[in-house]
Amino acid sequence: MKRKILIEPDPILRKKCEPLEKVDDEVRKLMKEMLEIMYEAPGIGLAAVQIGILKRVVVIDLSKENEKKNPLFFINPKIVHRSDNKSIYEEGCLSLPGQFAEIERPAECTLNYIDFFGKEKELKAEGLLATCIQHEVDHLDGVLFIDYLSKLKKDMIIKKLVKHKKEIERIVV
Ligand code: GNR
Ligand code: NI
Repeated sequence: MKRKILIEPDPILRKKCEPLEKVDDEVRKLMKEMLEIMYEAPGIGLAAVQIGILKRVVVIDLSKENEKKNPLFFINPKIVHRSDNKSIYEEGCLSLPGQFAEIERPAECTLNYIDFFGKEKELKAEGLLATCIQHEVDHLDGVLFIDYLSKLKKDMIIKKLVKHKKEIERIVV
């Protein structure tokens, strides 16, 4: 089954996702499907809610086009520490197509999560990975990077996305 990436404004993207109780083949199948959608997009991360599944599941792959793939799987990720020092990245989001903005976040974070095999793990991340993890965990709580912008900038982006969604609807129909 082909799943589509939801585009803001969409009330589903604003919902809080539920933790998973166990890691079974069904979850692993979902994560593999999410990876494929993410690679095809292409993007460096994807939260299940972006394809309409309200579960706390995230996939990330920061490998470059010419490098070996390096998929990372995070179930029930919880950020347990955020550094005081900040870093700024230009962020994009598959649910905000064509929109980019510089966002300041803690430069490092420590994460507890369950891996692909159902094992509890801890990871200390920095650089782009730390930013991407925070971006994805935000998705699980219904938060998008535009929420960190001024109301004016955020409203401008939402207006563009409404227009974009109308245009793609028109092409499909
Ligand atoms: O593809 C993506 N690129 C990106 C760039 C900077 C910070 C975060 C990201 S995540 C984004 C894919 C996405 O929307 N994940 O939810
Ligand atoms: Ni995103």
